[in-house]
Amino acid sequence: MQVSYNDKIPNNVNLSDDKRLQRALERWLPAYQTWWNDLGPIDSQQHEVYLRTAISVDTDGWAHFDHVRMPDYRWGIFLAQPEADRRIGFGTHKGEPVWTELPGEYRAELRRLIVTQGDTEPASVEQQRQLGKTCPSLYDLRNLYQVNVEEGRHLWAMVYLLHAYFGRDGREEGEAMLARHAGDPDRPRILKAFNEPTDDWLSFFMFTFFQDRDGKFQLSALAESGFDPLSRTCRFMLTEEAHHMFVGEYGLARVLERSCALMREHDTADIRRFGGIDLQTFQKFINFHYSICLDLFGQEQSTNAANYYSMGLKGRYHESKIADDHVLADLGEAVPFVENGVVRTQDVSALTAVNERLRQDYTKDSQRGMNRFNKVIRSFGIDTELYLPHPAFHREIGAFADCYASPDGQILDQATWNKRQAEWLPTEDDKAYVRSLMQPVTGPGQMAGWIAPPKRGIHGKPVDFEYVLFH
Ligand code: BYC
Ligand code: FE
Ligand code: FE
Repeated sequence: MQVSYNDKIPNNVNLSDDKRLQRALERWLPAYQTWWNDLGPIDSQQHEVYLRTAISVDTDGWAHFDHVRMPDYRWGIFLAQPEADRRIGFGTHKGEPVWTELPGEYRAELRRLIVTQGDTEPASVEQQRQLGKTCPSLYDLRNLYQVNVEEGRHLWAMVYLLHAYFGRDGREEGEAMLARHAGDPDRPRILKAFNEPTDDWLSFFMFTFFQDRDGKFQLSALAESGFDPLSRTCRFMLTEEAHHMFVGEYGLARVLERSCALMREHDTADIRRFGGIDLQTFQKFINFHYSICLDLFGQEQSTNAANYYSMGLKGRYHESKIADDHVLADLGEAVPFVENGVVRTQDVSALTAVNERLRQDYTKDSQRGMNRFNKVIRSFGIDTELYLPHPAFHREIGAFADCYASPDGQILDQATWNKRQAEWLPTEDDKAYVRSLMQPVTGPGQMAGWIAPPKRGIHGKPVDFEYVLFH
């Protein structure tokens, strides 16, 4: 289905048939543009960027590639096609037809889920605002901007749902999305990881590897929703999410490739002298980003999550592929807890454990990425292995929030933690070193010294293509 680009707001939801909604969104548009100019990618107003824009929601051929002046990017509203006779797949409404209108009894819960999801999108753009000043190459700069415009579009997706289904409350939430800001002491973003600074490129690649992956899993759970407009929105967003995780994974793989080459060349692990990112620092960044992302899944046992599930609003990852009753009332699931300084597990109701289940699916997916990283390292004949820290490490939400733990899951007293945390988390020195590497490289085909060039360019273009034109 083609998207209408004649409208002020490109869309495939027949926006022009609903004048009230169209007017409301057209009023929100200038507020969005002001926000983009003030808090989006810094000094990018004049850049022309080789971007992909959605032109249809079909699986093949939804994207169009061209140089676009960033402020002229056409943010739009795209929902995946409705599935004929789609049924609610889980919870107490299992088997009933999906809701195409807002189920009034679940208004508050849906509003909360959509607001929490929506809030993360502009948050990430704000967090990444400064990165354009220190890009390692034009290829990477273009990828940053591609991710940023799509996160902006994800905000549009959630604001559309709020405006279309939640009336005045929804419009107020739409305004609030642009009033909270990442890291703002008075009006922070809702989830903690979306307030952390992301102002060096190692952090950016870690962010798109780990934090956008939370996006993949949360969006997959919401794509299962019985509220069909939410499901359809999330299904299309997931097609974009895949690219964000590619940017993270390939960015990190290229950093490793460069680091390993330097280690071989100079026969030492201490490659800072040669302008590389040593594997110990790399591991510390993994420890930080992975642990703050585990917090994004909520508590291991959650009545909120149980309610969302029973109500048919938020399912599990790939719900329909799981072989159980999809009601979960009588099933158990193991969740971790700490007892006398040891991590144990206990069986609890599977219904209250759906957050934990999603977190474990996330961990498996992240581990597959780690395995690919370790393959890169091994291909250089180096026997260091990167790993994901234990879920007890550096947590602020859930069963491990009140304890200290090492990356291998030993519960520690505070004094030991204080003494040793610099071995496990990036120190001020580590961060300053990484920041010192962040010098802009903007000639076509040129590459910063701490990262290997990509094997191929974007959409068939060569690596030395001018992905960003400065004016
Ligand atoms: N920070 O019952 P619980 C993305 C609160 S990323 C602060 O376990 P629940 C993207 C919680 O609100 C995907 N507070 O919570 C990526 C609750 O508060 P109340 C984003 C937290 O609701 C990169 C209390 O603690 N999407 O798209 O089961 C770039 C009890 O917790 C946190 C979503 O998250 C936290 N980390 O689970 C761009 C999907 N965790 O009720 C974009 C929508 C918990 O006591 N959100 N709390 O006042 C949800 O499904 C749920 O809100 C959560 C939390 C899974 C986040
Ligand atoms: Fe997103
Ligand atoms: Fe994303």
